[in-house]
This record gives sequence, structure tokens and C-alpha cells, in this order.
Amino acid sequence: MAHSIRANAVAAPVETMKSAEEKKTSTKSVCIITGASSGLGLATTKALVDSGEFHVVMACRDFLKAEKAAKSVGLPKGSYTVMHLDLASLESVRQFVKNFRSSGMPLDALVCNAAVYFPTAKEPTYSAEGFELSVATNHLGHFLLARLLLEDLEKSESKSKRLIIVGSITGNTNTLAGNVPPKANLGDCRGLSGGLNGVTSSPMIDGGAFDGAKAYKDSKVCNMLTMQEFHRRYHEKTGITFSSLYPGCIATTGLFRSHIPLFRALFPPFQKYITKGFVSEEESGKRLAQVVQDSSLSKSGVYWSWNNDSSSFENVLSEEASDEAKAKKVWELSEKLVGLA
Ligand code: NDP
Ligand code: PMR
Repeated sequence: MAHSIRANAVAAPVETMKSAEEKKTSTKSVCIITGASSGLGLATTKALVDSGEFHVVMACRDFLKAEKAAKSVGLPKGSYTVMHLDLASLESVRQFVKNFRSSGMPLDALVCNAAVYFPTAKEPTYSAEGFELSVATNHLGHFLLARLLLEDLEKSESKSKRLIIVGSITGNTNTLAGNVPPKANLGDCRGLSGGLNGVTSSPMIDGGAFDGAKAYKDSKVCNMLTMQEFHRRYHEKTGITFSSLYPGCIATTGLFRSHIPLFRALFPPFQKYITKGFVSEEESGKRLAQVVQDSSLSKSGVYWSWNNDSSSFENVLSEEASDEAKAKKVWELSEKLVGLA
């Protein structure tokens, strides 16, 4: 889907002085990827840049780490832009949107990929606005970002503009992996309604006691519900393709950085040889890149997964992760928390 970056009011004399490299960049589509400094986000950045069709905006909380990561995978200078984004601060999300707009780049695809996972935390930690940190980062920060950037995506001249929110098998209780305790469950969303602040409300969406692994899985359910609610509200009106996916078990990424050492040692071989659900970071990046650019994955409202031979298919979400009433509720409560309603 190669097409042009709008010439963004670049005056003709400047245009003629542009270097060959800049000209090459300006014929590419632009994709923002959150959390592009490691794991799936970095591998997807690499795959998109290598395709020659995309300029990637790496939206990262640690500028230096992102620059080093870009160099470590050999991204050519000018093929990417690092921009600061801390999803655990709504102010930072708003500032990122301002910075992106002032860069003059168009927006053709947005990938909400960043996430944190605190499986061993005994106590919750909180975002800048006082929301439990995993739901704040994985869901609320992305919810605000995606809502704000919707109008930018809508303006894209691309034939296939896409908004992707990364989901996971572990949030889907219709799978074996999703039945490993603690299971995802948003309940009646009373904790989310109360602001997840651990003072006047529970830090957990369902109002229960804090559990870091469950908070992560709940946040993934929110991601998958949000994608579908976007689809219902905006697909026809905007032509944007909304998708989610389970990229496979990328057992080597930084997601498990705070897990106990024994888990980190055994998880990759367990996934490789027992569940056979393991995928390399490189392969997972190719999968997510397909969801960004492949014409055969342009259907909106789909949760994509891959067979062991790496062929994609439209997967079925769990009852909760496809519950329309719950999607609407999560959407409306999230709007209030991020200051959009
Ligand atoms: P990584 O930890 O390698 O990558 C997560 C990225 O998110 C990092 O770049 C991290 O930044 C960034 N991030 C964390 N907090 C913030 C924040 N507050 N603001 C901005 N960026 C932030 O994990 P993965 O690559 O595994 O995870 C990527 C996605 O894939 C997640 O959505 C995860 O849920 C999903 N997923 C992963 C699976 C797996 O098996 N690994 C399976 C299914 C889904 P920094 O580098 O600074 O820490
Ligand atoms: Mg799971 C087909 C079986 C399968 C798959 C594909 C995964 C993926 N897992 C499977 C099965 C099992 N896991 C089984 C049988 C067990 C019990 C021994 C098990 C355990 C387990 C743990 C303790 N698995 C885990 C953990 C984690 O801490 C990871 C997690 O839940 O992170 C939220 C995890 C995962 N297993 C997966 C995947 C993809 C993950 C992690 C990442 C994620 O969902 O984002």
C-alpha cells in the first residue's frame, strides 16, 4: 500500500533541495507503534521498515533505549522517528499527539502495542493520574491515544488506514491458556467505574483484591473490547480498519522481565516443546506487520491469529471479550477516566 506522505505545505524551493533520502521517506506511509523499543514492537518496526513501504514513528517512554534498539536491528537513519510517549501519564499522551501533529507527518496506521505485566507484585502501583499501572498503561493510555489520533487517521489518504490494538490469548477464557488462573474477568466493572485508585475503589476492574497477573489479562480484554467498539462506532463512517491479534507466545520478550528467574528460564522451552505456541520475536513482528499492511488482512473488527504453519485466520474471542454491552460499558467508563466525557 505504498502511497505518498502529503507534501505538508513544504514550499517548492525547499522540496527541490530535499536529499534523495528525504524524498524516499516522503513517499512512504507512516505508522506509529507504541512500545517499539523492544520485543514485538521493535520486530514490527523492523519488518515495516524492511518492507520499504513505511516510515515508523517509535512512540517510546525511553528515548535513548529506543534509539539504541533501532540501531541494534539496523534501521537506516531516516527510516524511523523516535518520539517520547509515556502511556502511564495522560498528559504525556496528549503531549505526544501535539508533537506528532507538529511534525507534519500524516498518519496511516496506529499500533497500540506497549504493555507492562506485574505478575509478582504484592501491591499495586499507580499511573500519574492514580490508576492501577497495568490497566492504565495497557488500556487507558492507549484508549486516549487512539481516540485522539482517530481524526488524524481519518484524514489519511491511504487506501487502507488501520488502527490495531494488540490483544492476547491469555485474556480469552475460551482457550487453554486463558484458563490458567487467575482468569480474566471484568465483572460489573465497579473498580473501573471507581477509578482503579486503591483508595476509594479497588485497583482491579472487577472490584476484587489486587492481582498483577489478572490485571494484565483484564487489560487485554479491554484492548480487544475497545477494538470492537471502535469498529462498531467508526468503521463505516471513517473507512478505518480496526483489528486486534494474538501474535503467538513470544516467550523471550521484556514482558516477563519482572517474573521470577525460574519462570524466565523455563517459559521459552515450555512454550517451544510442550504447548508449541512459541514464536520468535522476528516471526511475531512479521505477523503484526501483516495486520498493518497486508491487503488480505484488511477486514475490520477481526481478532487475528496464526496457525503453526504461520497462516493467518480470523479467531473467535471469548464470551466476555466479545460482549457488546461490556464493550460499551468499558468504553464509556474509560472515556470518563481519561477526561473525554
Ligand atoms: P516488551 O516488554 O518487550 O515490550 C513492551 C514495550 O512497551 C516496551 O517497549 C516498553 O518500553 C513499552 N512500555 C511499557 N510501558 C510503557 C509506557 N508507560 N509508555 C510507553 N511505552 C511503554 O513486551 P512484548 O513485546 O512481549 O509486548 C508487546 C505486546 O505484545 C503487548 O501488548 C503484549 O500484551 C502483547 N503480547 C505479548 C505476548 C508475549 O508472549 N510476549 C503474547 C501476546 C501478546 P521499555 O522498553 O521502555 O520498557
Ligand atoms: Mg501459558 C496452548 C497452551 C498455552 C499457550 C499458547 C500459552 C500462552 N500458555 C499455554 C498453556 C499454559 N500456560 C499452561 C498449561 C500453563 C500451566 C503450567 C501455563 C502457565 C503460564 C504462566 C504461569 N502461561 C503463562 C504464564 C504467564 O505468566 C504468562 C502470562 O499469563 O502472561 C500474562 C503466560 C502465557 N502463556 C501464553 C502466553 C502467550 C503467555 C504470556 C503473554 C500474554 O498473554 O501476553
